[in-house]
Amino acid sequence: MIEKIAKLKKEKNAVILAHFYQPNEIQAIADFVGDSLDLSRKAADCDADIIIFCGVHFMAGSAKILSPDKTVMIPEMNAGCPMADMVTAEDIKRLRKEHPDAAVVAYINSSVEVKAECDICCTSSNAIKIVNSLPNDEIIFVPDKNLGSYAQQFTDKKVNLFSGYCPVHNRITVADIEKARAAHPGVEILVHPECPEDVVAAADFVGSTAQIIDYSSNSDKKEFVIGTEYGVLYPLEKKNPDKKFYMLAENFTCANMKKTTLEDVLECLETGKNEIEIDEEIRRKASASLLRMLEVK
Ligand code: CIZ
Ligand code: SF4
Repeated sequence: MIEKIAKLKKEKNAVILAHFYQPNEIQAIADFVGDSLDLSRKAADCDADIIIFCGVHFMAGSAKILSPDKTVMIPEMNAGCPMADMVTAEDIKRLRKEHPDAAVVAYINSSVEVKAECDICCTSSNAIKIVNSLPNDEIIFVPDKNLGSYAQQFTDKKVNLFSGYCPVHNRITVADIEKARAAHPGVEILVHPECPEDVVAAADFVGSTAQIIDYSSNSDKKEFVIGTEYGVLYPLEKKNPDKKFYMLAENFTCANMKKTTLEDVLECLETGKNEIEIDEEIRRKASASLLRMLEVK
């Protein structure tokens, strides 16, 4: 199957992009592995005709928003992100009425419609920078209450939080941190800002997947406790064969991210199934929010 995928990929000038949370065998066959932001940039910059985006729906959507002329496919159409589904464009319109002077920042984990309705997007890597780049003193941050409250700690602006959360990261507790400290004394605990506020406060380092990978790869330390989806162990161990990584909690796994199979990747290449299509007017508005984010240095 891997050989067939490689052969068809060449024939069709296709590229396979995979997120750090994808199953190991998918990361292994990908041309690029990264976070949603990096992968969208790769999608826009590469000269492939076809992009097979191995991730969840909003990520393939972001790639299509930034590369409308390319064919973007997702191996499993039902690989959604529950957090992205927690906020709608209607919610933003309502919040704008309640906070007329506020700018709306939408986490990249959101639908195309929400991206079209917000003022600017952000990722877990740049949320603080994006919030602080805005002229407004007040912000509406959707959908992730945890990333929003993390950003609030690094700005004088008032950040109005929404009620969304990642079901995978939000169930981590301070008890998990205490257990990990007892099991691995002296070992640094690195967590994702989608974790609850008290977990973030109790950790040693907070960062996106790419930041957690950079931090532990550049550190002299040899052991780390990892507080994000366990797919990230694949790039961590590949880059750092001499280091040991322990998961902060058991079953720290996103079922949607694990829906991608080699069979489905092959089927995309063979049949062209699951192409992402976006209404052009909405795409243009969503693209403006993503491009505004990319312009913030
Ligand atoms: O931006 C991404 O890819 C997500 C969802 C998480 C991260 O920290 O990279
Ligand atoms: Fe969505 Fe959480 Fe899965 Fe990321 S880990 S795709 S935020 S449900």
